[in-house]
Amino acid sequence: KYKIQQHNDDLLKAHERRLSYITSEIENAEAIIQKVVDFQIAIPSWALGTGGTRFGRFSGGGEPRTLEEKIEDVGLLHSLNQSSGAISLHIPWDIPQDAKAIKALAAQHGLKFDAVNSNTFQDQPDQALTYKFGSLQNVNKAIRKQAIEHNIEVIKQGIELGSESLTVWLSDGSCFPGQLNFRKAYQNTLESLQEIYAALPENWKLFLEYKAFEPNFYSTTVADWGQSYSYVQKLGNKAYTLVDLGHHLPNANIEQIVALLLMEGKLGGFHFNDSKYGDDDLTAGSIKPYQLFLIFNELVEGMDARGMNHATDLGWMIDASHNVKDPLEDLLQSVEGIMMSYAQALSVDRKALEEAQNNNDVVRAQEILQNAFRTDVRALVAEARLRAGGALNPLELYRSQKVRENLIAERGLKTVATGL
Ligand code: PSV
Ligand code: MN
Ligand code: MN
Repeated sequence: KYKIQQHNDDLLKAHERRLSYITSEIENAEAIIQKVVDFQIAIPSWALGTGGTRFGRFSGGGEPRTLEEKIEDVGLLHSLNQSSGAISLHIPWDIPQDAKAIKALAAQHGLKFDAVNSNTFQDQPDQALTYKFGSLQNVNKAIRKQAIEHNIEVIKQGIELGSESLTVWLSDGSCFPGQLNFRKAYQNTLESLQEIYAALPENWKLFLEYKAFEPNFYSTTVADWGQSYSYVQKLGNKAYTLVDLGHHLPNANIEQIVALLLMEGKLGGFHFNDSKYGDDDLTAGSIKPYQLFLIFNELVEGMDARGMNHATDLGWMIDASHNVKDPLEDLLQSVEGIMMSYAQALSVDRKALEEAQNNNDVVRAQEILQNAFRTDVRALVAEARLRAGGALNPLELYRSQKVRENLIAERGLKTVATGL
C-alpha cells in the first residue's frame, strides 16, 4: 500500500554497502538481525495524538478520533517498520464497544493487544465518587471499591480483546505533609491491589508502575521500584514491577534497578521514553541514548542468564507524549531508537566483558561497552525490517508518501484524539 517495494529497491544498493561493512565488523550480526526481527514494541493508544502540556496543546491534524482510527494508525506504523505489532489500550480513554469487531480489525493489521491500562487518576463524567484524594489508597472504602471495580472491568475488557496483562499506575499520594498516614495508605493500597489481583485470569500478569512524583508533589504511594517491589512481592507470582524510564528522581541508575528486578524475577516490562527533567515522555533514545543502551545491556545479560525469551517474556511498550512533532513520526523514531539500543547490546562481547570484570580491568570493561555503543548498527536494524517486509527507511517513506497529509484530508485538520 505504501509502495514499500519500490522504496526498498531504490535504497537497496546503499543499504547493502552499509550492511556488508557492519556484518564484517560484528561477529554475531546474523543472530542480531534475527533477534531484532522477532522483537516487537507495543504502541500506546494515547500517544497517537498530540498530548500537549498543562499549558497548552497544539493539535497536529489528522489525529485518530476513534479506537478504530487508532488501530489503523498503529497498523500503519507496523506496516512500515514491522516492529510495532501491538497496541496498548487505556480505559476509558479507549472504549471497545464491540470487542469482536475491534479484535478483527486489529488482526487485519497484524496487531495484538498488549497490556490494558486502568485509569483511576481522573474523574469520569458519569463517575459517582471522586479520586481527588486517591483511589486504591483512599480513606473512604466506597471510593476504594469503585476503583477496584474499575480495574476488574478493565481486566474483563482485556480478556475480550485477547490482552494478557493489566498495567496499574496510581497517581495516589499526598500534596502536603500530614495529609496522609503513609502506613494506612500502603495497607489500603495493598488490600485493593489484592482484590484486583484475585480477578486476574491464570495466564495474566499485573504490572505495577511506579513514579516518583506528579500529580502529587509531597508523597506518592507507589513512588519507586522498591515500593512497587514490596507490593508485587506480596501479591504473588503474577505481579511484576513496570519500569517507566521517566519516572525516576534525577540521576537514578535505572540500569541497576533493571538488573536487580530481573534477578529477583520481578521485572514485568517497560514504558520506553526519554527525559531531561522529569516525566517528559520524549522520544526514546533522544536525550540519553547511552542510558538506553546500558539498560538493554543489563536486559540482554540478565535475560540470557535466566534463560528468558527476549521477545515474549517481558512487556515492551512505549509511553510517550508529543507537543511539537507528528506523533507517528515520533513513534517511528522511538521504535528505531529502541531497536538500535537492543542491537548494540546484543553485540557486546559478553565473554570479554566478564573477563575484564573478573580482572577488575575497569578501562577494558568500559571500552567494551563504549565500543558497542559507538558502533553504527542502523544497517542491521534496517536489514531486520527488510527481511520482515518493512521499509528500509520508514520515516522517509512516511514523508514521501505524504501519509500525514492524507490523514488530514481524511480526518480533518482540527482533530482531538481521545486521551490526555
Ligand atoms: C503516568 O505518568 C503514566 O506514565 C502512566 O503510564 C499512565 O498510564 C500514562 O502515563 C498516562 O499518560
Ligand atoms: Mn507510563
Ligand atoms: Mn509517565
